[in-house]
Amino acid sequence: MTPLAIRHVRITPIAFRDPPLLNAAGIHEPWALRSIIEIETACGRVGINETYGDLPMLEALAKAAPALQGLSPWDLITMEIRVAALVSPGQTGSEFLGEQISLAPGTHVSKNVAKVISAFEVAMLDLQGQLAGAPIVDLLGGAARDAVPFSAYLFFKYAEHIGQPYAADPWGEGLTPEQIVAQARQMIATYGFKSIKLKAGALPPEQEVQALLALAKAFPGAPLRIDPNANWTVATSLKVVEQLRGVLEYYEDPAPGLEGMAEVARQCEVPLATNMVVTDLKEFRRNVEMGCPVKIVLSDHHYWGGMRATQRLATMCQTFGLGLSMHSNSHLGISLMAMTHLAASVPQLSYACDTHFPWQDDEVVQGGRMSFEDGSLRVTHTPGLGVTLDREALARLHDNYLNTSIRQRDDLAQMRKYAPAFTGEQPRF
Ligand code: GKR
Ligand code: MG
Repeated sequence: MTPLAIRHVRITPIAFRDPPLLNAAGIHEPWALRSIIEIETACGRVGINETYGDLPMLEALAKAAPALQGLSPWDLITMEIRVAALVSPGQTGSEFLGEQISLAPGTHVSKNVAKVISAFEVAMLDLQGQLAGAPIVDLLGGAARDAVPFSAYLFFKYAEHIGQPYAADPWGEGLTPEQIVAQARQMIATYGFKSIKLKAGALPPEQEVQALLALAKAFPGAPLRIDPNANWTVATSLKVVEQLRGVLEYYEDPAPGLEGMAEVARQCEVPLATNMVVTDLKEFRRNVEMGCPVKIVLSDHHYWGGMRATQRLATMCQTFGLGLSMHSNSHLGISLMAMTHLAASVPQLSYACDTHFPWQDDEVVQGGRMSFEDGSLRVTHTPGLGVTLDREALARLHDNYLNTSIRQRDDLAQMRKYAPAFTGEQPRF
């Protein structure tokens, strides 16, 4: 084995505190799952990454790990070919699974190959960066911007989890328009975000509209988005967008399926964005064939097949005149830094990206929580990803994982603890 050959892959599942955030599928459980990837060369160099930590993903990662044995960190293409051969692609499909919507992309087997490739690719790029003495953004072609803007991602929420297993989060209840404005003020004061996204599809639409109108009044001129995760019928989607006339920057996943989105698009001027119906190339092609009802693709390198695949997606979006931004799920600093390097390398990415970062208070990288300046995160210039694992924190978060029985995110089951009759049937409103 040459000194640079990959000798070992370590996958450590972790769990971290997550507030009781409401969404179309139900409510977040008290612990969010991720996994930390470490790829080690024969000479002891380690490249790191963060990805989903749900059981199906851990199984896919374990199945694919032998693909890296003896491989050079530079050999991304061979890694991709080997992973595709080892991991079952599962059935194809999007986040709309029959009657219910799953908002946990970490559990979608249809994306196994893309997710595993992404998980390994970023850690291998981290190794490449260390070897070349270059930040990942330079390996991706260089930075189109020095800092990446993110948006204030607001959620309706309860003050506490049912059977709250640790001290309640500092955000308090977020159910009324006043509470949502207060949440926004607190988040913007801390991070400096300029754009605001409201997660919707949880409360009756009239209440959600009132909250968005209150935000528009409290933050005049701030770009605003609303995302009910397809929990509204076409009729409700059209009624809501009419009530929000002149307020929205884009309208994210109002109605189910590409057909539902197309019906909304025919009768509304606000551009539609998605992280639910254009989630792979097959769906991208269908959107184009249908005349592009979706105008903005919310990409996510964790399930789009990695950083380079997302750059290719950016080129395709440019070809078809589509906008591009970034989706997120509950995550920690390694993912945030990977998103930042990638977003910096994509000139076409013209909206502030989503991040769940403010909702987390745990961290797994040395130096702890990252600091934003005016709502943006600076791209690091040190080799690779620019973050290092905090081994004590990793051990603590792994202990959390061992101590919780959660093995797959299930917002619906969690909501049934509060409301046993909750069916999760979609679209609910
Ligand atoms: O964290 O509840 C959540 C979100 O609803 C997440 O699961 C979505 O995937 O943030 C995502 C989105 O924009 O749809
Ligand atoms: Mg969304």
